[in-house]
Amino acid sequence: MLIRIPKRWEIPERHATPESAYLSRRELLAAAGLFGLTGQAQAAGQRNPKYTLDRPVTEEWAATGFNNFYEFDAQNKENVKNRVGKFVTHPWEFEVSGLVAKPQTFDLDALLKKMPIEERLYRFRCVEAWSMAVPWTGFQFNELMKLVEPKPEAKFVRFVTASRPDEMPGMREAHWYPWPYFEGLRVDEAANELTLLTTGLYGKPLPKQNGAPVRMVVPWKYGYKSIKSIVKIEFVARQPQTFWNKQQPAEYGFYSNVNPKKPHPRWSQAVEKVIPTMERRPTLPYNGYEEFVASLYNGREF
Ligand SMILES: Nc1nc2c(c(=O)[nH]1)N[C@H]1C(S)=C(S)[C@@H](COP(=O)(O)O)O[C@H]1N2
Ligand SMILES: [Mo]
Repeated sequence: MLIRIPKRWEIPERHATPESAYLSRRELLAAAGLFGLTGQAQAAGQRNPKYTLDRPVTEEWAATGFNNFYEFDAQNKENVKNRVGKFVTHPWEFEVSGLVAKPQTFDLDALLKKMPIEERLYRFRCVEAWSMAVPWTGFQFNELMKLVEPKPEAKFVRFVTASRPDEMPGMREAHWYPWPYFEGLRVDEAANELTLLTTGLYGKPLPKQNGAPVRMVVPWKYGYKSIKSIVKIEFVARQPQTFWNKQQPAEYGFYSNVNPKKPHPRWSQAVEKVIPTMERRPTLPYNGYEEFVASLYNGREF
């Protein structure tokens, strides 16, 4: 076959508004009766209208073409997508262990069949002062907590990314980092309604460069808290160490809530640049999610 007619959703994003581009694909999938089937489950899901944006949705090519994922490329954000080819993301298992009544290993396909999948539009803010706003598909992390039943002694959650140097060229190049990537949250932060375990982006399965097949999204914190390609989740009693805090404790705190008044040593956090235009916008406290999360901190700043 030499002639290939592009499908509706393959029209380059610049020729359509981003929202209409992915909505049309969702509508197509719905019309074709594909919602709810295995494989599509991780991508589909009705949009939850409670979470609205104050800005346009980022064009898909930008959100999937400009990435921080140091396991693949620690130098060039635009090259991450070109280096993920060898990364095997299916089938995928992750372990939930530590201070829980029901420790277990989940097969992602099986888990997704029983979780309440939805789509949410969230702002996403990197500490390097760029931001995007995208539709994630996933479920609240607290739904996973119900399945494993954390014990009262569990005060923090620790997350670990896959470690596959053969598939992740950045791990071999940037060998001085304390791989694998690891992160942490306080249990009540993890249980907040905003905290999502996500498996889709723009109504499709999560692209590898965005953390396939399963990543955290913690929208009121700087992007590095939203750990990608998770293989292990552990409930613990003590505040865990995090990858960036271990590297540069003066620059990356454990809490890392978005705070325009607290400059990072290398980047003022007062304004952000919206990808891909790099238009400047004032940064909002807690990335605009104050009403959902300020009570977690009792007026104290982290
Ligand atoms: N495992 C892992 N997770 C990670 C990173 C990483 O390098 N490795 N980078 C973090 C940073 S700094 C940001 S800003 C976001 C970027 O997510 P995105 O590429 O989907 O925009 O992922 C975070 N999660
Ligand atoms: Mo980041």
